[in-house]
Amino acid sequence: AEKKGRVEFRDVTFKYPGAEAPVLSNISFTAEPGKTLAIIGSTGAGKTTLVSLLPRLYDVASGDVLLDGVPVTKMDASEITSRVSAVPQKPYLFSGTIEHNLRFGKPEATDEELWDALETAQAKGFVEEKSSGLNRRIAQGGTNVSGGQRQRLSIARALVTKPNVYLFDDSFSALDVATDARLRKALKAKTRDATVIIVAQRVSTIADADEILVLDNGRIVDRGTHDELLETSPTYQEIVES
Ligand code: TTP
Ligand code: MG
Repeated sequence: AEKKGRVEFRDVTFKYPGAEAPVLSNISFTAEPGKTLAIIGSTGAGKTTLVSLLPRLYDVASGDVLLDGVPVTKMDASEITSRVSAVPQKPYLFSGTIEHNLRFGKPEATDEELWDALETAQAKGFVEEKSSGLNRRIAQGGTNVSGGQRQRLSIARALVTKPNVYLFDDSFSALDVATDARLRKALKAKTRDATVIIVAQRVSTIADADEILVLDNGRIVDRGTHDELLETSPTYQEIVES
């Protein structure tokens, strides 16, 4: 059977409600199952806006966002959420136990699946360190958990749902470089059939992606692999040197 989770943006333009100028213009790309697509660009370039169009937090002004050939505007919310897991730039945790937080997208998940996701997300040790384990309580807003742990729990939550498409919006930024590398290696092994889209600020996080889109001021200004962009993209070179 053909793998599921092909994402295609066709000439997408987007404006926030009430805004004059588009935040995204003429965005076209394809992300394939089994591959990692990365998006990099300076702050305000439109990365978060771009990834919010797939789960339909907003709808495009013109153009199409397609999932396996079907425009997402023709799919209902439950179908999209069962197939696409987005880890937001500001991950949210609910007041409740770690278990509640992890089961959010898939209530029927087994404990084994939860631990497996925690292991991949490099959060197993953190959950094991207290005897309450999965029953440990998270305060409202996740304030009793560090930023990096919040990111990792949020990544684990996405893994539990086993979607066709993962969107990681700057999800590795609060992690030290070694943990970031370990997490992405484990992630790669666990998401072989899925489409992975990673937004990042740090080049080391995306250097091994199959394709990198360089976003600047709402447009894709360059695209290619890390090595290709090092040769061809002044914008990418600037990010590497920063
Ligand atoms: P973002 O899409 O948030 O830019 P970014 O994700 O690339 O930036 P960062 O690296 O800091 O996360 O914003 C693009 C533009 O859209 C920016 O001018 C702010 C504007 N914007 C809104 O007007 N409303 C919104 O809800 C958001 C998220 C952004
Ligand atoms: Mg952002």
